[in-house]
Amino acid sequence: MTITITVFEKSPDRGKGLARDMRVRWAFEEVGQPYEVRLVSFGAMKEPAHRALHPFGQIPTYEEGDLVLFESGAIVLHIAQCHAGLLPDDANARARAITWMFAALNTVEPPILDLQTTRVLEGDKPWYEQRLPLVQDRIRVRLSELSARLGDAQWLDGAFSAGDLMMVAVLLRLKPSGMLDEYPRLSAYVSRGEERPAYKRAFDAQLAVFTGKAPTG
Ligand code: GTB
Repeated sequence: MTITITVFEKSPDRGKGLARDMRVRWAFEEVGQPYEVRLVSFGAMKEPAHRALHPFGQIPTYEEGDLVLFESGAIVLHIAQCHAGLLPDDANARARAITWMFAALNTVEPPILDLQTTRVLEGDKPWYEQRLPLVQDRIRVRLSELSARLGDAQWLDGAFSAGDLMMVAVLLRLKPSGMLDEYPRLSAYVSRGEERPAYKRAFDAQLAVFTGKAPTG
């Protein structure tokens, strides 16, 4: 059955792979599941047809027959549960990998999002210069803790898993800020993710949408 995801028609990141379809594309590539994309504009995202798929009028969504999903975390988890390769077979190791997915989305991503919101929406506020370092320090707390846990390991808990995929995808959003460079272990961890052939295929596919060279399905 064909799987279709929705992605930005023109991603505001100009194809840098920072929008949330990237993590879904990466998961598909890791497990070898072909997929199609439907491009949506900012306007179309807020129309009833798209809101029927995504109540908050966002991307990405996932459609497979009668099944419609939204939330990148839920979509990646679904892909990982339907295919071998992203979650360990051992029940406890599987639960830990899922824990890392939640940690990425629920503990590490919020302060990173806060930085982006601060920069994009609050740059003209009189308190911006005071707020910015507070937001950055909240990110540093999480990065220090994550770096300490990762230590010299390649991945967060044994072999590469959906937990690493999600954590790397979240950390990548910090790249433009340069903050990752303060944490060499995390920087190397993210680079390991980016070097995976599946990541590269996913990256190229989303970039091709931006440059207009993509077969969109
Ligand atoms: N929790 C949801 C999920 O994980 O799927 C969040 C989905 C979400 O925020 N989607 C964004 C969206 O549709 C795109 S990814 N926004 C349109 C809207 O809300 O109207 C967020 C994003 C946008 C731009 C950049 N960028 O330019 O770097 C990075 C990430």
